[in-house]
Amino acid sequence: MIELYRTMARIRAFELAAEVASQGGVGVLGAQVDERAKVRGPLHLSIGQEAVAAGVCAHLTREDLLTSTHRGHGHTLAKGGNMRRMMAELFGRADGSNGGKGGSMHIADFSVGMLGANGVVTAGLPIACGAAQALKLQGKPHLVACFFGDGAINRGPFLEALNWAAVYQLPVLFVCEDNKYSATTSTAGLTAGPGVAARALALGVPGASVDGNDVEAVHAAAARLVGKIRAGEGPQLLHALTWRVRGHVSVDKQAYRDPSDLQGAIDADPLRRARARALERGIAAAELDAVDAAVQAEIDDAVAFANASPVPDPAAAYTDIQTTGAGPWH
Ligand SMILES: Cc1ncc(C[n+]2csc(CCOP(=O)(O)OP(=O)(O)O)c2C)c(N)n1
Ligand SMILES: [Mg+2]
Repeated sequence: MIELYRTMARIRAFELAAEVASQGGVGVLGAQVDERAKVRGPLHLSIGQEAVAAGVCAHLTREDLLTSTHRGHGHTLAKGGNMRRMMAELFGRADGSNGGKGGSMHIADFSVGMLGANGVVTAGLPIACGAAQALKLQGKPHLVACFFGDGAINRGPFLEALNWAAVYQLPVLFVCEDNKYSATTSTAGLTAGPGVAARALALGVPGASVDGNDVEAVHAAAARLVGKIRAGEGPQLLHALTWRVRGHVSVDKQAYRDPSDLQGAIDADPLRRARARALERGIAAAELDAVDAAVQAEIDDAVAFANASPVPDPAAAYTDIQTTGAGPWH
């Protein structure tokens, strides 16, 4: 329980710090960017959704793989991604996970099996299948956890990926983080039929639905599904119902959202629920406070690290990309 709480607290604190550092950093539709902003561009925050990442990734080994979304800080931290380097990446600094050239939506950390955040909705699903097929061909016992949003199920690659995973019985845990919104639109109005679990079942991918703000429930459901995948039973789907607290991006004021819906999201705070549950279990408040203090120290350190890191050398602009232009095809 304490470890789950710690993972969630780390994600929350990381994103709150990133949010502060991004104030004034989004120049939308010609708006002026504040030159003092440390983080430029939109940030998709998973505040309120931390229990899904924490409960699922607790079952992953370092060798298991992960694909993520545009809202991927939590998945990456829960998989063991280096917090200092992630913060430096958001700051656009040379010590960032991607040398400061990717930013929030391109964070990848192969050293912990994190194959990449992805700004293209649904793009992570076929990548997860490819990675799982590689694991299978190589005879490796690992699996791929594939996170995606409720909006992703209305794009074609969802069908292709689940079909492929079922045909080849690939070791993929598909995790639908259902926060009920696709950007600024309620997903219900865009989605025909009974939803993601029924669609998956129709493609031969069984699974479970869970209260995604109850970290113990997510942990238990993921344990069952991961156990099935490791036992060779093929792909599984976890449908986690959760709430998005912040706007789609950090500058989104959510004017389209019913105030009671937003209040529901705040009331369902998974961290507060986990804390209450931990106290019920007899864990001392002081122990949880100590976790909070340690997490804050880690965040302060990560922000200081990011601030101290230099901006990337312009000469490095063409390194770490697919081609330097010097290949035989030029
Ligand atoms: C292929 C594609 N279409 C549209 C977009 C613009 N877009 C970015 S996020 C998003 C909504 C995604 O909703 P969901 O999958 O539920 O994820 P959430 O933002 O709720 O985490 C959209 C439409 C995109 N990035 N990629
Ligand atoms: Mg969504």
